[in-house]
Amino acid sequence: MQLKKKAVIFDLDGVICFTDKFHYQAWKVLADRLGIYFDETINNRLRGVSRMASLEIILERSAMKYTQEEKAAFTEEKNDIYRELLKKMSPADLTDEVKDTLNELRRRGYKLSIGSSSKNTKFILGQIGLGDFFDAVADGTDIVRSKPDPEVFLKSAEKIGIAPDQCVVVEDAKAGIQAAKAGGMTALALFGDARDCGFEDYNLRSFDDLLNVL
Ligand code: B16
Ligand code: MG
Repeated sequence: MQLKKKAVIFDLDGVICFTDKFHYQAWKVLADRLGIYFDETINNRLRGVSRMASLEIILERSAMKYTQEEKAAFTEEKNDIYRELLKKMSPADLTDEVKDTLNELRRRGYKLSIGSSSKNTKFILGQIGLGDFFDAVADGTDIVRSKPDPEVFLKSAEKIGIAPDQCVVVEDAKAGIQAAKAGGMTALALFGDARDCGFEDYNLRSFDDLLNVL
């Protein structure tokens, strides 16, 4: 497949870098404190899902009914633990494959941006040395509806000034692939439950496989 497009919008967690283990550790501390069973399989369901929606998935295993205020406090508690763990990230967490592919795409003239549900996006990009790299960043702080709603990708496309049908999205979550398609973009699946989810336009074999299709 050879795509003639102008921009590539990347999901962050699970595509550019991997924060799953930190999300898992932080949610696990909260779940243990609340006496709720939580494991890595449940954690996989949190990929690409907003913070509050993630909490709701964890609370499926609880018999308790919590108020919105309590839930907000729980997500804040988890986020404080998560951000402490993110401080361990450094430019060493960016693989050469990702770095070299991004540089080559830029050399080929593509606009490159981020479309992530995470409200910690800018912090994570700074940690891994990409704080100033992308042409634009749209993240959880810019949107009111999370994936599979296309809002974050449409916002990202708007920020770089490229029409949605000229944008390719790279995602590791099925919800993200659905969001890209809902926004009228080409959806490339990489890893996770995005692969073969039935909504993708193409399954990437690896991150640098992008150079074969763009
Ligand atoms: P935060 P992505 C998503 O990022 C993560 O995959 C998901 O697990 C997380 O719950 C969500 O961000 C919100 O993150 O709590 O940092 O705001 O995959 O859309 O880059
Ligand atoms: Mg992701």
